Amino acid sequence: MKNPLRIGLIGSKFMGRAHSNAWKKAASFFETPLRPVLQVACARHRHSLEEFAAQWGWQQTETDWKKVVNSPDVDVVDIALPQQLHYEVALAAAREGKHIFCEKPVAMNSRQAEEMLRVCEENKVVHYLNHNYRRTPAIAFARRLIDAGKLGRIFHWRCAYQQDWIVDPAFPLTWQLRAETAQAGPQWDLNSHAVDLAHYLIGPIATVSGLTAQFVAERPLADESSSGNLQADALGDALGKVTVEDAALMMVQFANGAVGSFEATRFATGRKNALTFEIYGSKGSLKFDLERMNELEFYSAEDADGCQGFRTIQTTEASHPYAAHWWPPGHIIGYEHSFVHAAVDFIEAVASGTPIEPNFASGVQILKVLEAGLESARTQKQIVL
Ligand code: SOE
Repeated sequence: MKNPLRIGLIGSKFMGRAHSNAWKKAASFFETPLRPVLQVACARHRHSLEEFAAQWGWQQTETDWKKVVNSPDVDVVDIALPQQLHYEVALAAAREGKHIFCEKPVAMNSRQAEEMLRVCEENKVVHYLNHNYRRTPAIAFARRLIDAGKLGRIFHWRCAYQQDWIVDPAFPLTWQLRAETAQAGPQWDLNSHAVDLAHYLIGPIATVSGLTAQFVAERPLADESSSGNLQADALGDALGKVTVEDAALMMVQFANGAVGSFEATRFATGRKNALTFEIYGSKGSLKFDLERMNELEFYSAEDADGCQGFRTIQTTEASHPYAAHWWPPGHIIGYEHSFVHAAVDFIEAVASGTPIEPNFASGVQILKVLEAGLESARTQKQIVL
């Protein structure tokens, strides 16, 4: 019997479900060095928490997150909460010597993230920031191709992250649309993923020019108790001010000389969760689309003359990252699998005592870029990082 790794999950909504599923699947599909145990789940509302815990198989429940963080029965604190709460919970967890698996975006601002990093380092705990898309086989394979030099010198990064869940002005003013609870809109929620991928695939960003837009200024107040899975009920007719941007764009220069663009919006009507990127290099190019996430398009200028063209690689072969642990070639995987891969890599990091990326240090770098984007949008000046 493997040693257990006892997880304390805080949060029971969209990400609470995604993380529960990941902990449950990790040791069944992968040979993890430790066996994750769903020890305790924590959320504010007792009734819905009990239902959630029973559904996912959490052994205990708790409505006070401090008791989870202090519990001697917990080895890992899994923070599946809105960003407003990451800082306080992460600091307390690290001070109790708990390893941390934390949802993105890392925090409300880079100062908080820096302190989260410092306290984790002081207490020698493993800290992981869940930008899960890095761990889709196609994106991990894109990184392999880049590392193998198949793209040559990289010139261009072009990324769009498009959703449409708030196009309707009657969509209520949920926590994601208020600066005091979310800090920013798609710049934090969506461009944080995009910048993480750019850092992973291209490298550090040196300069940023930003532009933001707000399309709907007021919305009906939200009944937060009904919110989840990107939907919520309105409380009544009363309106409140939207205090974050609805769309955020950036143009950047990377330290290696490449240039790039980012477009993040919740107003791309018809686009549900469309994360696409293109990379152009001297020897080849790549294109990825999350809504076709098993595929990676690859163009090689080294192919024989007359045979060149974008090919579509199904990243389901046993030789592709993570793929051998799932199904035979061509039997595709989905969104939730990237969370399982994150859980597996995290368990390995804890077992071996080695760092995992992205982590709170990555989070600091990501937020510095995002903050520069908003500052540039406000001042209409390019920001040098
Ligand atoms: C909502 O915009 C959201 O759920 C993000 O918060 C996630 O990180 C992203 O993966 C999907 O969209």
